[in-house]
Amino acid sequence: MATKKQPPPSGVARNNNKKTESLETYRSDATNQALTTNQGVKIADNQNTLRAGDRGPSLLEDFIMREKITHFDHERIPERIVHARGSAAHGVFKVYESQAELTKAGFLQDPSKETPVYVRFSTVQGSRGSADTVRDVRGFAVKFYTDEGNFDLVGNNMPVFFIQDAIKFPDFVHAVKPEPHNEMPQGASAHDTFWDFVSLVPESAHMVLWTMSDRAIPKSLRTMEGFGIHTFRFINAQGKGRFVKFHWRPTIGSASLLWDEAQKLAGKDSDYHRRDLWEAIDNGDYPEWELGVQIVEEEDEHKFDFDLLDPTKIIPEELVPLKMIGKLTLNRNPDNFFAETEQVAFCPGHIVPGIDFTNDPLLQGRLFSYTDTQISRLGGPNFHEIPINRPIAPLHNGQRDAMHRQTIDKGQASYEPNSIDGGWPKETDPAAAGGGFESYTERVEGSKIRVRSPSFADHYSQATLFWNSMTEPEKEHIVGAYSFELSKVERKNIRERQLGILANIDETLAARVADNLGLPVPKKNAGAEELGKSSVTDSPALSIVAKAKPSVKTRKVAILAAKGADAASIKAVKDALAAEGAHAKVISPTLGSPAQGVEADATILGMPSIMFDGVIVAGGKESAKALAQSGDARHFVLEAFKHLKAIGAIGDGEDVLAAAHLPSSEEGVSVGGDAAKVIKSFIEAMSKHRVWSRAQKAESVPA
Ligand code: HDE
Repeated sequence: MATKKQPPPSGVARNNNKKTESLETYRSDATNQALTTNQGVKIADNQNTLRAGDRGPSLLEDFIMREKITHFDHERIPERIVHARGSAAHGVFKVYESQAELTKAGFLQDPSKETPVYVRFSTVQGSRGSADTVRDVRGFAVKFYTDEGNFDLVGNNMPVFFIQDAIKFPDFVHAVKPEPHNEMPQGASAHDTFWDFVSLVPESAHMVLWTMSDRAIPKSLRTMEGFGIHTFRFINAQGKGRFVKFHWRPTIGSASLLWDEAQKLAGKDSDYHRRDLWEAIDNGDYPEWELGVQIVEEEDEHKFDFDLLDPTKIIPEELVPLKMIGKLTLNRNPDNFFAETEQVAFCPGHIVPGIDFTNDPLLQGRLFSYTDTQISRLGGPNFHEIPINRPIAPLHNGQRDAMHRQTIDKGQASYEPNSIDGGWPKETDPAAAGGGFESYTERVEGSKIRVRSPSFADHYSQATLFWNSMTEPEKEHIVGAYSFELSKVERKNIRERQLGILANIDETLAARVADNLGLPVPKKNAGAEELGKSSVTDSPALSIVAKAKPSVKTRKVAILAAKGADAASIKAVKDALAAEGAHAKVISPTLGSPAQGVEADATILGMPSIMFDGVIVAGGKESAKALAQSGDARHFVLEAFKHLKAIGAIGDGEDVLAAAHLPSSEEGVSVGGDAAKVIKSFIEAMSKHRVWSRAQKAESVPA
């Protein structure tokens, strides 16, 4: 593994904001401090239990040993039932210009104002220790510590969901989690219970297609888009309401892994995403996202061919464009994983004046679930007092006591109205500046009934839109993903039933997957098209490849070098990449120095090619000879070729490609004695992220 730069000690020369400063009260630094018990008693011997004689029994009297072990016994809290595996960071949000026209939310008014945030990314199915790169939806949860209280935008990296009604959530989660009899597989949907459920619940068709796409295996948490999914409301100071969908767009663009990379990374570095986020922030490559909104006027609520309240639908950007209103920057790693990332408690019901809910039946259920789950996960109703969850806005009310209460409330009256404490704390008029939260007035009329609105019935047309909007490589990956997952399903009737759903989305998709499964190609269900039709038939905004931004910023390059490598070629590569904001690591068969003044950062086995965006073989005869003879080195370049990465070889470095039988005339492969020229075309190839034109040829590469 690469030598690690130590993060700066807590609180010293790190990015601060109002929230991280407020955490100072709780941070503890043991430098130059004596070891003590939890009661502050200094400990003289932390090596030996108190015993009767040097070979005698331990004594119950030993309060030091008992306290230490009792605390240890209780170190774990229940992990989240979903989204257990997560990584998070501190940052800030700034609006570009006042959004007063749309909302009175205080944090969206003033472009000079920085609102502190804490953002947690997660996978859904796996447990806390599961691998980062599994095929899964990613959580994208943002806690804004606004001056008017906390606003939690608890979203995902896909804009739709599997189900339309909250009452189905436990069924869905039971189906996707490891199977109950043998707790397998971990962090994977490729098993019978998941496909049994989704093949019986056609409203999942659209979202399942997203999870079979490249979106479910992001290259990095930094290259993921984020979505609030549900339609929310904005309300301005005049009381005018509008519908709003929230989007996060990474400024470095989106990119995904290939399935083969994702699977290998799960074993070679199961913390791949967590490490990437941590290192990027540590290096000062602060991840950024723009906040985009799609606004729909109230009078337009029913003008679409789908229901705005249906969380299995997007609003195509061709119908309502995105308006970018601000930027989120993550600029500080947490000090303590448990205290911050594990204990942070999100809730879609944490909302501020100027934003409100809609009647989306999935959102309505979520408003109840999150507070309830924190009570069991974090041990009681005072989880808002845990430092990471405390708002920076002052809070006062009549809520008292309960487990782990920390606030020492003064005064006699814990009720309202009261005359004893002068009536305080008092309500605030919603019309006043900085006024109290007021729910948006909406007239609701109807029978008390358990029913799904007929406007939620079309389960296929937006899935078809998504499929049609993919580029050919993305389609290929989707076919591969369905084929892989369904091939792992043991029951043939489930595979056949899912193929029926695919036929309703697109018959070619169904035929391609059926072919791989050795099953007959099903026909589209006669009634499927009558359920609805999408007015938009192609949306380039849905494709990651189509809208990729050419850039090498923050990308990682391996410089392959063995003993006797040419130091000048290594330096030239490093300098050229640094100038473009990319990072290079020298990878060698062993640690040590492959060239004069050059230290290897990692070994070929410690940091395989799947951890890089491109590979350059350094010049130098002796180095090239050693690498050409090494199976691991040849595998390194072959694997990079298979994964459609940019490859370069300087001078004699070309011999390594030749030994691996890689033609140097291929697109995205640059060789030659002129280091500057090789690096230039290498950078150009890497800026496109992958060499898609190589896909077919790459299949025959045995790596
Ligand atoms: Fe969640 N979800 N969810 N969810 N969810 C949780 O809350 C739930 C849904 C999402 O980083 C839990 O604190 C229900 C949609 C994220 O801490 C739990 C329903 C979306 C996170 C819960 C949904 C999400 C959670 C588990 C259907 C995208 C991680 C631990 C009505 C918009 C937050 C916890 C973090 C976490 C319930 C559906 C996103 C059990 C009942 C839709 C990002 O309360």
